[in-house]
Amino acid sequence: MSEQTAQHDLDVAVIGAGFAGMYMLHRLREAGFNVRVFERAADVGGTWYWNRYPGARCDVESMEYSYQFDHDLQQEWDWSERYATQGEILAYANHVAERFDLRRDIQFGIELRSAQYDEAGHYWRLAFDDGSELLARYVVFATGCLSVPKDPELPCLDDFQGRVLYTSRWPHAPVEFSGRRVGVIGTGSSGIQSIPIIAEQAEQLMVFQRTPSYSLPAYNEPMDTATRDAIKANYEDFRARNQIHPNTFGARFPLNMGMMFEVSEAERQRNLETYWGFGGLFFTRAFADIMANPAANEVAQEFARNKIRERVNDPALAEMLCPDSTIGCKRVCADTNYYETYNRDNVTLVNLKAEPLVSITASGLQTEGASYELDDLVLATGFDAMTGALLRLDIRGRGGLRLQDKWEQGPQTLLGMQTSGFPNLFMITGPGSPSVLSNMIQSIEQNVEWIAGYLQWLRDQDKTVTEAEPESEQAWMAHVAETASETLFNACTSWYRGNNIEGKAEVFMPLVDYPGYCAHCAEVAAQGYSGFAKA
Ligand code: NA7
Repeated sequence: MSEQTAQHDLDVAVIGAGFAGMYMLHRLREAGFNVRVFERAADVGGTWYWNRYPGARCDVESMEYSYQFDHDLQQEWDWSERYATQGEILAYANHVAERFDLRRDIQFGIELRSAQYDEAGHYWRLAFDDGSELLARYVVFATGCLSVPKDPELPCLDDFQGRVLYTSRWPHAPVEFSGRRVGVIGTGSSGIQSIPIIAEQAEQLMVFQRTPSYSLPAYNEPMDTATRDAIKANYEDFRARNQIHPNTFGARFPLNMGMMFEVSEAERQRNLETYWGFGGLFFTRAFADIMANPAANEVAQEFARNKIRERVNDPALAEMLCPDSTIGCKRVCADTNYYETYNRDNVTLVNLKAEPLVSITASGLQTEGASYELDDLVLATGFDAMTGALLRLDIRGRGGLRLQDKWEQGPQTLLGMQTSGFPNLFMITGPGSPSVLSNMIQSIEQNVEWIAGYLQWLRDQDKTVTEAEPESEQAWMAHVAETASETLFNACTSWYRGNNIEGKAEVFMPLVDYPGYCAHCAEVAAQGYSGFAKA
């Protein structure tokens, strides 16, 4: 037992057993720390445990959306489709938990309520929902970026007498829709993935759309075994190419460095068509300035709108589904048969911009234009992203400072991993890190390895306290804001900016530059973890 554990219950408490918490546990256990994970769900998987709605699927290709830290692990696992379903990703998480014997150090069905820093003892006092408490030298929040559903902000929701189903908290037992009148509220990624499947089962489906999203065909298909075998033959090299790619994923598709208006109209259209054909998130890579130049973005928007017009038979309906916002500033969706679903006789689109919602009623939904009778209400209304999981807790740092107060105007971190005033508290893929703009599992591995390396360094130096220095943190947040300001990411409402929620601080939270981030993290470590105060 280390000297630290003689005084405290744990060297490290990790909160959350999704992909971040699982790997953090593995890494710290290997390094000889006394570590334990606390998870409110009944099993591993994090966001993939909860988001079980029909059609839930990752928008990063399966050969990439997986751990790379273990050669044998990535060789032995076979994905069955180009984009993995929630069920297959969860099966993979279970496989990892078993393979590395993780569950023996994970406590399930327990929820953290508060965390308080003890300045004299330099440890965290953690209190859980079952009344238990423990002391940990370090606490690592592996609580996820999309783990807290946002309040759906629907008047009189409690009056509804039918079933209410949240996509982000979907029941474990199969949900039967046949013979039922189903309403879906929300047309972001969760709505767009579930709508085509619910439409196949329901007697009637009514989609209540406030803002249309850009959705691109995913071109999902069964795994091409030749592609899979070629990747596996040199998996490390494949991973390395994604590691230096600005987006961290899809390095096998070219990144066009050319500008939209440097080429002829014919070539422009040809190139947009090529990138559209790659499927999903790759379209905005068609020209280097789509995410920087409003005029270039407008061309890409119109191209995408014309694709919607091709897919929807009724021209008036197609126009209702066409967004007029900047493409890519809100995460684009990747779909299978989304727009075609509106060609079905049993599907109706209700435009809440034209006939605003008045309230939910006992038997359905009332707009300014009509009342709609429903048996089921599916809420795909999104998340309190990136900060929600931390700010709903009572976290108090130095001098009793509340995290809610410190982050009132928006999150402040150094590298997205520590925040000043809260010593020995770490976040994995926190705000201020590339996180949701990257392949999440790749970012998770980078953060976990950096944190594990830092904790070992502190132990080697006989130090027990680390805290972000306020000046370094301010400079870092200025850098995060500046990189975003060079793009069009601030041009619309999105959970990246927190303005999908009324009253939430409006700050662009993820860092745009993944390769620059990795290089900077490595440099900070090489300089003895500069910017962090240690004692
Ligand atoms: P999103 O992308 O935040 O979408 C939420 C949707 O719900 C969006 O269309 C919202 O419309 C709509 N919404 C939310 N509240 C309401 C109310 N009160 N009335 C009507 N419509 C409402 O969340 P998702 O879960 O789909 O996707 C999140 C991420 O998960 C996604 O980016 C992928 O990375 C995976 P609004 O735009 O606010 O008008």
